Amino acid sequence: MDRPVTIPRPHRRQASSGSNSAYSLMSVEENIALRLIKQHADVEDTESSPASPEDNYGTGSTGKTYFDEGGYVSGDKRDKDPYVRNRFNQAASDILPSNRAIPDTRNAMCRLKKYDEDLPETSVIITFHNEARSTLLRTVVSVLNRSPEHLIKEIILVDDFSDNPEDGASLRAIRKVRVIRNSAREGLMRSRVRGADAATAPVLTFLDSHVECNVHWLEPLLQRIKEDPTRVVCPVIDVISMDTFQYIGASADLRGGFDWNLVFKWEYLSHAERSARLSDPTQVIRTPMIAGGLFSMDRQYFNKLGKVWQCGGSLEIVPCSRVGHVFRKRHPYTFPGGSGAVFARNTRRAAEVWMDDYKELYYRSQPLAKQVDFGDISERVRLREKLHCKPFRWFLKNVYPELQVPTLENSGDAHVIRQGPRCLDTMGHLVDGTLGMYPCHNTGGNQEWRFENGLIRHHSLCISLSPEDRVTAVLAACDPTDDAQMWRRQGEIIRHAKLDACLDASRPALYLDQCDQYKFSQQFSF
Ligand SMILES: [Mn+2]
Repeated sequence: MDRPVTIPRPHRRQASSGSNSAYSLMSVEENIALRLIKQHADVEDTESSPASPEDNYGTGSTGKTYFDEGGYVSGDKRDKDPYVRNRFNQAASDILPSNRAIPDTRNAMCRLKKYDEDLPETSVIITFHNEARSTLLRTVVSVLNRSPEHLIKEIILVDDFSDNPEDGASLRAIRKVRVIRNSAREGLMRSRVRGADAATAPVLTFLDSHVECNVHWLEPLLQRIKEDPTRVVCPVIDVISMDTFQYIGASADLRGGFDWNLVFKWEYLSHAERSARLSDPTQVIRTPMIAGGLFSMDRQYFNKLGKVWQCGGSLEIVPCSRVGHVFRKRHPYTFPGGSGAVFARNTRRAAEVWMDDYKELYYRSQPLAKQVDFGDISERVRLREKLHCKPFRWFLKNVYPELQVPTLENSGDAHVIRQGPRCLDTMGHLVDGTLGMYPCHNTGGNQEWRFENGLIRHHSLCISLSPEDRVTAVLAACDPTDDAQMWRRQGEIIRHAKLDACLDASRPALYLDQCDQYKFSQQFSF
């Protein structure tokens, strides 16, 4: 995924644009991030000093907590199958203490960083709907125990009409916790706005309800906002295993981006960007988009906000801030009105308000979106005018030059490469990753391919051969001078241009085999 050498100017479509985005982004996030991050999870230096068990939570000198954790957690609903309620292993979470130690996953240089004493304090806003009690409690306790006492003004839990009101209400007993309960299901964005309206600290920090804050996660975020209140900052999101609840450090070499379908995706930083970061891995990463689950920002800025980048702000990932998150395969609950409909509506609203003529590229990528009702956007358009936000063209040029903008002539249409009900899929892998066949979802994403001068491209990645066995197909940074990346389509088969062999999908990972046009696993339709 090497790119031009420009310093990355991230931006991203952000979660906080009023009624616009994020519920739907999150379900996508949970899909994609899992694979990407896990693949790189071994890269980072995870010197495992257990997080120091500070005690702002309040077990006090007696070692006994004033809050009856055991009673709270055991009062939760359980199913025989521990995955049924949350799509993660609730039993594995329930047996872990709320204040368990986790490894300090930051780069070692982060430990030398000094932050101002007088950082602004924050209100932490956690929205939830039918969260497992043990994960919700651990989220709260990790905030209290791993943040400097004077920086946490309050923790606002917004219960988005969970089945059992006591899931949230019981937590009022914990210091600094306030609970707001919706009287009907509102969805993520409206719940967050409710939390923000109730907040009293100058900085808002939004967290998911199944996370664990790591040591010194908060100070680097607040420092950036103190220096410039138009920054929206987020931590590196570590991985909490949905099966074992093991806490795994994720690579900091990722940022957020999107394709013309406007679906959030993780992107590996280019080689140039990674090289530039080697001398100081604590530098922030400017990102075109953030995942939307975890971030901090100035409260006043939140209240007047449009699209962050276009309206003069910036989006950053702060590598010295780490928060673990339970990534799941999909959301355990349905969105109000059905997830697909909500996503299409929100995305279309964003496109109509913010993308100017470029919205046509979105409609070209997602033709069905044109049939979705997007409601009244006049207020958002007025906001955009009032804030003198910049055109989308500015954003593409200055913040996200890596996004390829198809011109009308060079439509270079992306296709799926289909075999029966399944389509060729990057499986979320990056350079050196294998490819597989996955049920066609017809939404582009990891199933989008272009044939171009012998290359088979997925954005800046091309299908190549493993340098080790020269048989397994792998992804590589596109290089038209690399013979290994050259292919020829012959009827339904895909023949390697230099070797007398064809792509075959009869194993989990695509590989080269003797060409046989009658073999189903070598027949692809485009
Ligand atoms: Mn989540």
